[in-house]
Amino acid sequence: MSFSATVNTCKSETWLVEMLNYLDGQYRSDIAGDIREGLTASQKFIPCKYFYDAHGSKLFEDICRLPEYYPTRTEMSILSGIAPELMKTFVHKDLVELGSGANWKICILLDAADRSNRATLRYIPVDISESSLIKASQDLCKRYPELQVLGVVADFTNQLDVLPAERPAMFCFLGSTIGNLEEDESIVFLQSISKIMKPDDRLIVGFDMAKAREIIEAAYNDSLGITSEFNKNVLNVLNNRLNANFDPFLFDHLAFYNKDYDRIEMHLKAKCDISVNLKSIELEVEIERGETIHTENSRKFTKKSIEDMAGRAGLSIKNWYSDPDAWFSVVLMGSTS
Ligand code: AVJ
Repeated sequence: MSFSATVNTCKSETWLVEMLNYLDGQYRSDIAGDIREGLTASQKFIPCKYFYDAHGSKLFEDICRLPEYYPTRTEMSILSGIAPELMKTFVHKDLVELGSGANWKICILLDAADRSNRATLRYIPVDISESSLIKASQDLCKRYPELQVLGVVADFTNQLDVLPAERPAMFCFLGSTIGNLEEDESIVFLQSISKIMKPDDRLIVGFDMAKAREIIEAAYNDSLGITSEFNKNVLNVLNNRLNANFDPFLFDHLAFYNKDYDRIEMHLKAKCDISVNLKSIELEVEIERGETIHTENSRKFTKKSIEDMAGRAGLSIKNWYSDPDAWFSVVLMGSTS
């Protein structure tokens, strides 16, 4: 598949960020097909990548600060511990972050590299939200004026071939974003990373580990209701992008641990019978009271499930890092192909 790039140079004050956008056109037609497929299925669904418009990205950042949402702070504490070792000899390389969002985690790594090393690096954040990518890249340039940043607006699940490959690279796929993919999808995805990795390239992946149901369910049912707002916001995204007329208030937030699949499922549950019109794609949808729209899976992992996945994807595990409770794992991998 090939995509055309539009180059935007974003200049705010004196900070220049080079941006490549591979999403225009392609993405618009994707949303039409994805939503038609999802809302006409017997179990209705909306792919979770549509959570992340500007407001959704902001809400997700708020989630990361919630006391109940342990994954972010746990992963960050692990990263703080390993960053000096990871960055010590990391020079003249690309640091590629897939699904970059805000900069918190990459700053932990960049802070651990000293300024002279940092000046030799290029940071390549890849995200589908152009607005959050621009903002995050600009903030980063301010914080580290010596750092080169190349922002890539793309869907990393099927556009990895657009990434530059001249330099040695470390790919980061953090935050347990991998949990959004079904098992087979995650293997295909890891394979696609493994394929573009050169022998000395590395991949670090963050995994949220299986643990007591109460702890996991609390993380997706926070007492402030931010996760509920985040879940319902996907309907506003469809209203804006597809000229639809969802009323988010007519839905309840539902998040529960499905033990059979080792995953949290998020749904939006209709409080009454609802008719929705999605004008841009000429689609009418009837939703019955009590019916749900499945909006996200967030899989939880075990050491064994991670080892199996890595093996099937052509990746070898080089190092394994966890917090003392083993709630979260950061795994360093290399390609075996
Ligand atoms: C960004 C996919 C890792 O699954 O925990 C947070 C998204 N959804 N609260 C996750 C999310 C609800 C998050 N990931």
